[in-house]
Amino acid sequence: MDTDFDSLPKVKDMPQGCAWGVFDKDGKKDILGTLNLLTPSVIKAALSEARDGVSISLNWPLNAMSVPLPGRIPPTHKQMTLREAGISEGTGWDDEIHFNTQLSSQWDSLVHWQHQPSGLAYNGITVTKEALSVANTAANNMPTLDHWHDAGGLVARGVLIDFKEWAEKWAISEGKTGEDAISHPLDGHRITVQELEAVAKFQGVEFHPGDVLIVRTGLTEVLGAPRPEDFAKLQHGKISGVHGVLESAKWLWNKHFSAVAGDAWAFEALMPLKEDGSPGGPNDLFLHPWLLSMFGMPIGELWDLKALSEHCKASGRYSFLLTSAPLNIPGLIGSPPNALAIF
Ligand code: UVW
Repeated sequence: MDTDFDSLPKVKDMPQGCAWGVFDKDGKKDILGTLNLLTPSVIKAALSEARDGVSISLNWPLNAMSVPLPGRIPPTHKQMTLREAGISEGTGWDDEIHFNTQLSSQWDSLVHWQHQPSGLAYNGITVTKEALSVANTAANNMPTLDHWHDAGGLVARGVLIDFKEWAEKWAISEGKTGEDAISHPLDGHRITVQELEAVAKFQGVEFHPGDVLIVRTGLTEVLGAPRPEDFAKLQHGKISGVHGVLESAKWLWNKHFSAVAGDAWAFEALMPLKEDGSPGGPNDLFLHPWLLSMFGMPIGELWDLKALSEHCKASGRYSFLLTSAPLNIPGLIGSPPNALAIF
């Protein structure tokens, strides 16, 4: 599916660039979105990236977030003997975990955030408590993450855009030193399309259709061990990420990425802007509705990219085989990605 943004078929009452119906097959409403770009030939090409025998986990620990998030409670992890669990008199252990799927490294499924103000999710579906109660069963036909398992999970070529590394090199080359040379992920820098392209050029990497774009700002490294000055910065609610404007949405679609991810809180820069360019709030997220609802493009957030960045820098290679299998629970809205970068 290589139709560009401006040529996508018009969808009634929706802005130009809405991909509803584009991936439908045999009269059935599609539930995988841009994961459809991962055809056998795209996957075979991605496999050729795995040639050095090095595998790197991109999963931040579930309990790594050291900053309290409203509504997103820390996970609880209970370990118990088999006897305590009422399973066996023998010696051994089980555990139970309770957690919000948006708390650490995660995928946002296509029902996580809807187009505003229509309230419609990908492919025009309406997400209600009733619909989700059906989605919680084997009869689920909503675009939730469990369906990735029917598709064999996500196997793709990943491309790291190490914005943090690039921005710091650029600052130093401009004669900036000390704090001025440090690209701080809590400065709320809005990464433009031109900057994404410039980093790719600097790293010597090209994008291919079906790639997963992964953008590093350095956020998880700060949030994992915040200093007092980081807490002070956090009060302003500014977090660096991809600039939430139509130009970015168009570029992400036109590159035909199968998904996007990063270490930022929301992939896009926070706080978002209102339509008139004035400072907005969480209701003004721009890329979430475009990517999840209009394109069907999943968003990965809070991925741990430190080890990946170090390996890419040392090897000079910024593309790799990416594998990811979310949890397999009917109706799953968000999930740890279980993501691996394999070189
Ligand atoms: C925000 O919290 C802004 O985004 P998400 O719900 O995707 O984590």
